[in-house]
Amino acid sequence: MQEQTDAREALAEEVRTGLVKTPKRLSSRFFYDAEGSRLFQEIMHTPEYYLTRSEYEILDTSKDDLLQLFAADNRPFDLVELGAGDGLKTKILLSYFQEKEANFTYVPIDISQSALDGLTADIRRQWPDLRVEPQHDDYFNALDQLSAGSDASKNHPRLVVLFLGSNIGNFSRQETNDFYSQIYSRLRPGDQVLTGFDLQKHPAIIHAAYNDRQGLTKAFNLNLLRRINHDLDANFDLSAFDHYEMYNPENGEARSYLVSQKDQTVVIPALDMEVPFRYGEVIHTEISRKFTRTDIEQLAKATGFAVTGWFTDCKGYFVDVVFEK
Ligand code: AVI
Repeated sequence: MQEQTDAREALAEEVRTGLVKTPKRLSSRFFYDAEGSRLFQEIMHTPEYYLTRSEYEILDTSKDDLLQLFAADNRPFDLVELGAGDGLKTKILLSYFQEKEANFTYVPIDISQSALDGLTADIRRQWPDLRVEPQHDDYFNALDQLSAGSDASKNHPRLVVLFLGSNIGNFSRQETNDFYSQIYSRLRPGDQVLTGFDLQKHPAIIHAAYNDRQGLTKAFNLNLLRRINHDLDANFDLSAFDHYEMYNPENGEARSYLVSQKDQTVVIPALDMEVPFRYGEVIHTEISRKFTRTDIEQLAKATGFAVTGWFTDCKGYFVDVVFEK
């Protein structure tokens, strides 16, 4: 209940500040209510959205190499997953690590208690012997706790942080650097981070991934307006807005917009706001960054990490990279 109130408050603040900006802006962080999460699951199965399949292939073909890195020197490790979601891809690793009798604990971290409960119950059903220690918290608080806990004993497990699924692509450049610096400051030498980065490729392939023919990405983007109607009692007419995606191959940024299809004014009584839109005016809702190898190597260097593992799919579309402190 508190979780819901906090989420509503955060959305209210985003709408209050984002819809008076020029250009208007709402963060993709607010896409993921129950319906948004369901739509994202569907997007992952569309033929155009190659990211999930590419990463699935990587984890499957590289699981043994990853285990060698994570369990180097026979140290036990904590597999700490940031924003675990339904853990579908992570289960490839969990299953293999269990089969190999690796000495590890799975620590999914999520701010959604219901997502964590579902995932934990599911894992306990599938692998009753696997040690799972879910943490309902903000990523950095949870990492603070884990690294503080490890100070107490000399034989602390290595922390292996997972940040999969190109979630990093939804951060701005500055946020990306800050994120790795923050993680770095919480790790000890020898700890690792495994990140899924979507790579730059033919622009048409990227453009299509955010413009699927079934219109699921459009529904996903428009769902943000439905959520604002529902949570803040607004009167967005969803049929008067369209989805527009733009990929810029010069900087690797895919951007999603909602476009007003006419002159209109939206009323949000809960915030005492009236928001005018011109025909053709946009709300910028998401950035999905695509990386080059150089970008990733520079990111590691700038934040203090060494790149110790590089795993791509057979098409070279996506990469899972190990950074080590
Ligand atoms: C969650 N995130 C990595 C997805 C992406 O590719 O940026 C969200 C998404 N947006 C549109 N389609 C999928």
